Amino acid sequence: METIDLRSDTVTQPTPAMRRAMAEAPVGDDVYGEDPTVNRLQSMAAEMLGKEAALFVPSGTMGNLAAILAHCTRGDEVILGNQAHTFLFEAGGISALGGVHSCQLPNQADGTLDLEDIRQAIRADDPHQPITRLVSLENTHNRCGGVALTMEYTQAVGELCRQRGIRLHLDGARLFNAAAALGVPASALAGPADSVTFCLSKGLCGPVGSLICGTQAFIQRAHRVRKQLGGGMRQAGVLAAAGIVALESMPACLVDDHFRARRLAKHLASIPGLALDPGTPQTNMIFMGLSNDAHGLDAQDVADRLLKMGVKVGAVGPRRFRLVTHYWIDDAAVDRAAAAFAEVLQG
Ligand code: TLP
Repeated sequence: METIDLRSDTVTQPTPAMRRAMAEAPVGDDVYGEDPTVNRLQSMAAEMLGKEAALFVPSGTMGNLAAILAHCTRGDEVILGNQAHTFLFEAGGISALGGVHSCQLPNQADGTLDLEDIRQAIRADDPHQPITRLVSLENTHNRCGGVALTMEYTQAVGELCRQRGIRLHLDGARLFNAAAALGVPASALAGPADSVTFCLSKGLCGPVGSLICGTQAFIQRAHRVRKQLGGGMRQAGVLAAAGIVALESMPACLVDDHFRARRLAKHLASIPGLALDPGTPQTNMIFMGLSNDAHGLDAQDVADRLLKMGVKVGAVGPRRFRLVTHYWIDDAAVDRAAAAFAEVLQG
């Protein structure tokens, strides 16, 4: 029995076409800038996001960290959401390694930061206060339900940042999911941001890696930070080759993941004991909780019982789950996962 892994889209394995490309990739020493496959991936990424340049990094976490450290110096402040991945799940790297102070604003249910909150949070020129250098947004927004931030909203934040002389970073780990959900090119969502990080190793099925995109001058600074963080890789073309296939072939598949998330949610909504969050799923993530009908069970009990039936799900709170669809979840897997939930909760 094959395991159905709905814990995250980070669990995706490379496709056969990616494995072939990895085996055949021309490589060189990327610390010398001599890996032709990495260079090609970086050019492709920059072009797709409408930016001057891009830098290949080992992870989304390093992408956000290197980008924020390239924008800010010690004591500078970044405005971000209190549900942001960078704030919650990146081990405090921006402050631990960069001395960057964070100003956390409440994320709204739709993943945005209120424009007025941002306006109020931008510091005056006062030696008692840190210098507001950067705003960081997340699209799609993971903890807010995988919701896509619109182009109009991102433009409004970009405009505010420009007026006040601060920079905008976008954690676009799943930017191509947002683009697929909104039916707009990723470049339109990236346009207002000075820098964008996106991941190959989530719904796009690449095995490893993320890209930071921005101006030539910014990418040069990020390049030095990547080296400081130990992220300079040598014959990384074997990884970049999979990334090229990911960018060529996977963005078009994401609508199917979103469709399957809706199909799975529809099944789950009919199971007594489960209470889906309003509006879920927005893209490829379903967030839900156990309702009062599920007596004496917590999310981990349910996850453990599902595991015995070959279904892996994420328990993200005592009574909460996150389920993520991806390329390796087909219609049959959706139906099997829903049937397993029904058996655990009703059986
Ligand atoms: N998110 C992971 C976990 O860390 C929660 C997941 O399973 O969703 N930005 C966003 C919005 C992310 O969701 C993630 C990964 C990252 C950055 C970090 O990417 P990696 O894991 O490549 O460092």
